[in-house]
Parts: sequence; C-alpha cells; structure tokens
Amino acid sequence: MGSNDVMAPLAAVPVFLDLRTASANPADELRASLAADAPFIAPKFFYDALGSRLFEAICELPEYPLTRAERRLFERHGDEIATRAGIDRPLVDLGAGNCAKAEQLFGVLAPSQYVAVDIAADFLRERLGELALRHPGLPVVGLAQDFTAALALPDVVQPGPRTVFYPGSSIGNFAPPAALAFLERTREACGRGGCLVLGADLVRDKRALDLAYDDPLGVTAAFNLNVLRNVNRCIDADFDVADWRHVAFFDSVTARIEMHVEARCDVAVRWNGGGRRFRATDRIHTENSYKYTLPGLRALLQRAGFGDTKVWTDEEGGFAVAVAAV
Ligand code: AVJ
Repeated sequence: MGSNDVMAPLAAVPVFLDLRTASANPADELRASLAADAPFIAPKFFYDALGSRLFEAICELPEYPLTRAERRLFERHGDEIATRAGIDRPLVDLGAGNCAKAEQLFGVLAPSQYVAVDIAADFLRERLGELALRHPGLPVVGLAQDFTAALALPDVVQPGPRTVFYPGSSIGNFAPPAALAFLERTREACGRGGCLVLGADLVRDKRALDLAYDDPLGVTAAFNLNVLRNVNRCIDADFDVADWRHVAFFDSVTARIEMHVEARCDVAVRWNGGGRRFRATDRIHTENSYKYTLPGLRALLQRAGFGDTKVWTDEEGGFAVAVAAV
C-alpha cells in the first residue's frame, strides 16, 4: 500500500504566473482615485480573499439570478455553443474567479488548454489546484493579472484560434466606450477563427435590479463595505467600516447599477502618503454594473469587429449569452 502511494502518478501542477507587477501599481492607483474630486475605488479591489467568497455567496442569493440564469443557458445551449466555438481549442477564462462557469463547459468544449485569468491571485491558485485534480489530462495555466487595461497572454498560452470566455456580465463593469475597447482587444486575443463566449445581464424591472444589489440579508452590503478593508491593507489606510453604509440602485437613464459607500458621519481617513475628510452622506463610488438590451449588445459586438453572432436569452433571469465569431 505504502509503495503504491509512492508510485502513484503525480497530479499535474498548474502553471501559475503572477503578472500583476507588470502593469500599474494598485497602491498608487488607489491613492489617486480616493483623492479625486469624485472619489472612487475600482471594482477589482472587491476581490480579496473574503471579497471573492462574498461574491460566491451573492451568486447563491435568490435576489441575484444572474449566475443561475447563465448556468441554465450553458446547460441548454452547450452543444450549439461548442459547435460555433469549435472544440479542442485553448479556453481563456477572463475573471475566472472560482472557475466554476468555465468548468461547466469543459464537457462540450473539450479544451486543449484551460487558461484562467484573474486579479485574485491566491483565490485563483487555490481553485485552480482543485480543478486540475478533477481534470488530470488537461493542461492548466493560471495568470494573475489585471486584464481590464491590457490582456497579456504569455507564450505558454497556446496560439489561436482561441475561445475567450467572459461570463457573468463582468462586461457590465466597463462604461460603454471602455467595453468597446476591451472587446476589440479580446477579439485580437481570439485570433482568426476564434470566438468570444460572453454573458451579459439585461435591463429589466428596476425593483428587481435594485434588490439584486441591495439584498435583505445584507450580503451585497458586506461585499461592498469589505472593499474598505482591502483598501486599508493595500495603502495602510484607516477606514472604519462602521462609519460607512452600503448604497446601491439602478439608474434607468444610464442603464447601470451604481454602488457606493456612503459616510454615516463626518470622518477623517488617513493612508500611507495622504488622507482626506469626508462629510456625512459623502460617497465613494465603488462599482458600475451596466445592463444591456439585446440590440445594444449586438451593436457593441459588431462595432468591436466580431462577425457571426448568436445570442440566447433566459426569460426568467433576464440574461443573455452571446457567441461571437472573429
Ligand atoms: C462580477 C461585476 C458581474 O456586477 O453583478 C455583484 C459584481 N456587485 N453584486 C455584478 C457584483 C454586486 C458583479 N460582476
């Protein structure tokens, strides 16, 4: 028995590259955005270890139907998605998180390599290690990077045509011009004959959207306020979470959810290299989550240079999955 243990084949260890330092310095970025006239914190700062877990909890909430709606669409249309995307291709998962969404499609897509990209390095490394054990034959690559400004695919990533996977309506974090620029870069990453599999949340009833981002259990409030703890760690700041409240609402004019943290009282905050005062009711903008209409989604993909595009929708969840060919 003992000798069998020793002879057991080694589990494939995923290649993991931390490319975070290659891009801009997150601490400088935070100091600048907090000192701005309209202070903000970029949404990527939500995803520390606890934030990544709180986001997983959000996806379980009845008020937040996105993830389940998307899962249903992948279940129903997986075969056709694979027919359009092609099998045996590298699958590049942007914002992979716990990697569950991509893994759902491994059966139909039969990827030649799985490339998971995420800002949350430790969380990704952990989940990727577990995933690799479940798929012993699959080459797995983890890339810790902020792909929102530029996407760096090192040489270990198999060449195109590739399938780029951008699920969960993460595209909603980009304002429309930035979404266009992002999709253009993504098209380049796909290469000729490649394709994008994109999930997008749709404009729907304001009441339902408000609840999806301000749930009665307060899970989204915890997710939002936790960003202040991550900021404290990143720039040695002294935000007291108890001084702030969660604010989230759908704005029909811009078709976006806005999330803010709002000061409950006058507060002074210090951080390494600066600080500022906030008045009671002052806000720090933490997230925009744009919602799409079907014509708007199609127009965006077309303007980004994608060709043949198929879109499926989930009536119940108000969600769309698009497969767009390059
Ligand atoms: C991960 C950006 C798709 O906008 O719905 C969930 C993040 N924020 N609840 C979204 C989020 C608050 C989520 N995305």
